[in-house]
This record gives sequence, C-alpha cells and structure tokens, in this order.
Amino acid sequence: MESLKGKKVFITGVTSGIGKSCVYALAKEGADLLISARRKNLVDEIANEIRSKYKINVYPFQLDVRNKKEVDDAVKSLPDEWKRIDILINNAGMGRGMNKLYEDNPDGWEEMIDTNIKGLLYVTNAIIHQMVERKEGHIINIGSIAGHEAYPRGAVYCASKHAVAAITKSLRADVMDKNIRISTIDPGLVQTGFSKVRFYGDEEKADAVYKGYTPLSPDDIADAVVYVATRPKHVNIAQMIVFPTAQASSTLVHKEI
Ligand code: NDP
Ligand code: 8X3
Repeated sequence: MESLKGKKVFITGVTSGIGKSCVYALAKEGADLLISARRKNLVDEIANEIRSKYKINVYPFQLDVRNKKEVDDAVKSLPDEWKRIDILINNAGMGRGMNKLYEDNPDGWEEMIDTNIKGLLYVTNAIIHQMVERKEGHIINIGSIAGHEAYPRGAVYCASKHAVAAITKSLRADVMDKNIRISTIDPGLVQTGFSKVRFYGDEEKADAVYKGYTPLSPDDIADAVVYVATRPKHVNIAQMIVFPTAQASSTLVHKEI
C-alpha cells in the first residue's frame, strides 16, 4: 500500500455527497488537499474543519468546472507549493430531470453535458500537463453505472457518463508511457444530494429513490477512492463498479416496501 501522507490531491465538487466524503477520507490518510466547488462558503467551512482535525495543509477555492477560463486561471494561479498535483479526483457532476427525451427540458441537457463532460475535460486538461512533464500522477474519475448501461428517462445523463467512460479509456492509452494512472470508479445508487438536484429540489421524489433498501453511502465510495489511490505505483485499478447489495443493474433494484 502506498501512503498518501503529504500527497497533493485536487478534488472537484467537495461541498456534498461523494466529494465531501472523499475530502474527509483523504484527510484522514494525511493527504494535502486542494478542494473546490461553486459554494465557496461551504468549501471554506470544510477546509477549516479538516485543517484543525487532521493537521493537514488545505487549499480551498471556488470553482465552477463548466467555466474553462475559471478552471485554467485557478490552476495557473496556484501558489508554488500547490502546483505539483499528485492525484486529481474528477468528482463534480450532476443529473437534471428523469424524463423521456421527447418530454425533457433541453436546459438540463446543457447543464449535464457542460458539467459532466466538458467540466471534467477542462479540469483534466488544466492539470495533466504537469503530470506528463513529471511522468507521475493519478487521475480518478467518478463515473457511474450510467456509463455502462443506458436506462429509460436518462438519455443525456447516461450519454454524459458514457462519455466519461470513453474519455477515461482513451486517456489511459494516451498516457500509458508516462507513468500516469487513469482510473474510474463507477457507483450505482449512492444516497447524496444527487437526486435532489436531479429532481430540481423535490425532496419527496429524491427520498423515494433510496427507500426500501440500503443504498451506498458516500463514505463507501470514498473508501473505494482511498483503495484505488493507495495501490502500489505499478497497479492501476482501471475501473471499479460499486453497487449496493440490493442493486444488480441500473434498473434492477430489490426494494422491500
Ligand atoms: P451531490 O449533489 O451530493 O454532490 C455534487 C457535488 O458536485 C457538489 O459538491 C456540487 O457542489 C458539485 N458540483 C456540481 N456542479 C458543479 C460545477 N459546475 N462545478 C463545480 N462543482 C460542481 O452528488 P454526488 O456526490 O452523488 O455526485 C458526485 C459525483 O458522483 C457526480 O459526478 C455524480 O454523477 C456521480 N455519481 C453519483 C451517484 C449517486 O447515486 N449519487 C452514482 C454514480 C455516480 P456545488 O453545488 O457547491 O458546486
Ligand atoms: C447516478 C446513479 O444510476 O441513478 O449516476 O444514474 S444512476
């Protein structure tokens, strides 16, 4: 097992769910963390808490991954001691709506494509050059089972996560001679803020997604992230699908209600 002590880990989307759990799990391992999301007040709160609890170095900043200039500027203006990033966790992502394509709101398509595909590309591009130069680094994408299966009422979300899967595979081939690991962790149902965002704030609809079975918790995925990040340098966990025990596919979930 490789230690994460003092490693610089850049994480997007840390104010909720999987990203937030990753912050705490990696802080516990002694990593130094560059943490970001759009809600800067929440990023700052988390930074203060983990600084005092885990005695690690933390660099909090505001970042909307959809904005290429903001992403490039944020990475370019990192203080020297934060410029060398060992691990990037592309976590920021979202779903909008669950409707038949012909009844869906195209505004949500833009948001999903801009965040899940273009945002991931912008952040990856801003950070990978220094990894290529140093011939060292690890990028862990948070994909989804929706990147393996296409389910009804999920065309654009599934398309965005299929894109993440394709980018992950191509990029792995692009940097296999550069000692850079590219991994994807692809969860099934995880109880986070995801469904509330997907259903535009409708808590009843969101809660129903997780009723009748035990969903994954974001800590379960953070645990997987720590596992993937701590393998010996010659070991790349290329892809990891993680389901709750009651889930067998995107559409097969055993619910007792
Ligand atoms: P949450 O809604 O709980 O968290 C999403 C995080 O992403 C928030 O911190 C949010 O912060 C951030 N975010 C959203 N849009 C942007 C943006 N444009 N720029 C920067 N940060 C952004 O959802 P999850 O934790 O569940 O989602 C995390 C990842 O996991 C996503 O990629 C999602 O697709 C994936 N996933 C989730 C599953 C689930 O069942 N929950 C299953 C499979 C994959 P802020 O609003 O402050 O910017
Ligand atoms: C989120 C999980 O299966 O609801 O990626 O799309 S799913």
